[in-house]
Amino acid sequence: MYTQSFSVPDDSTPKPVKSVGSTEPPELMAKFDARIDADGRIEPQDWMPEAYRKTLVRQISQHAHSEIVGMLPEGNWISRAPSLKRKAILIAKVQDEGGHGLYLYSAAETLGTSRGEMLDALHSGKAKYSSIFNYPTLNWADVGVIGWLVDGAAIMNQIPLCRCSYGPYARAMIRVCKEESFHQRQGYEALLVMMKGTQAQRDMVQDAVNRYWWKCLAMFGPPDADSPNSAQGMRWGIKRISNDDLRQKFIDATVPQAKVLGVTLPDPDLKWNEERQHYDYGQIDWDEFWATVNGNGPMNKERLATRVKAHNDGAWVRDAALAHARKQQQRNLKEAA
Ligand code: FAQ
Repeated sequence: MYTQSFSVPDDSTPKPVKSVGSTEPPELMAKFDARIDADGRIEPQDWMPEAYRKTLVRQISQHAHSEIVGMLPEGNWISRAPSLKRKAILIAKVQDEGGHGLYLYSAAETLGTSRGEMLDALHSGKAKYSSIFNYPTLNWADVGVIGWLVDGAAIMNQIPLCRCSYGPYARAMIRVCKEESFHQRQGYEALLVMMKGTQAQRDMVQDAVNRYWWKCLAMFGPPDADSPNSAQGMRWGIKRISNDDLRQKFIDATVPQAKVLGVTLPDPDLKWNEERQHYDYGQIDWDEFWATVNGNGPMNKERLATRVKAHNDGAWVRDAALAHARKQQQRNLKEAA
């Protein structure tokens, strides 16, 4: 399926950065531009323009929030998994997503924003996280579909991020993509098993695909023409492939997988276009997407409330860890004296 070696041609030669209207020191800016133009990496200790730093904090923190809010829809099914094997797999997967959040918060912290600030922004509803996690998981097939389609879309978006110009983000993404690739396969395998089961199980899979397909296409973000951050993100080598191009790659890769699985993708306009050598597809409901992104999706309020409760319930763990670290430090100081 999708692996680390998944080769995606892209517009990876970053276009020269134009510092039009920039108030940054021209010499430092020129050095930064030259490194981006040469497809080099920017590291935390390097000088960088404030706008680059801000864009990265925005994108990486949103990404981190998506990983930890993304634990909730599947987490709901841990206690209801149909077998011990599926329960063990699901626990491991949800835990991996928490780990991805941690790598990403750490990468964002290297840019000078604390984890506390990022979490405050999430918990107060100021920060965004992926639209896809604001939909309910109604049955067990939803868990398989999240693995197949949601993780599949996430990998498609994230593999180019392994070559992002900001070193800590790019390095974090390498491990994230390896784990997401495994998640995607486990979801597909769980669905294959259900499709070989009873008619009721096949119907559940089809129902889950019908509910999730369009939401997964929207995960890639608004059409390129309506994407305010894309041009700059691509010029800086943060984004390597545009929202629409990634969406198309995802559709082209997924249609044959749906055929093998034996499900129908709920789009009457989905047809191979010989001339374009791509699948044509129907209209995404962008009004629904924006309503969800802006806090009015079916599960936004519940997801945020659950997240805030988990954070508050975990306060004693953070306090205990800090107290332990303080004691350890004092002990080390005493021993050194
Ligand atoms: N949901 O100008 P653009 C996962 C916002 S991880 C919500 O195109 P950009 C793992 C966007 O932030 C999934 N908001 O923005 C998993 C911007 O708002 P702002 C997350 C969205 O940054 C699997 C505005 O719209 N992955 O699933 C969405 O150039 C299973 C205009 O958009 C990442 O975050 C959306 N779908 O491109 C976990 C990957 N799309 O900030 C558990 C990294 C757009 O100006 C279970 N992020 N917006 O207020 C990216 O690649 C990019 O940030 C995009 C958006 C492509 C998401």
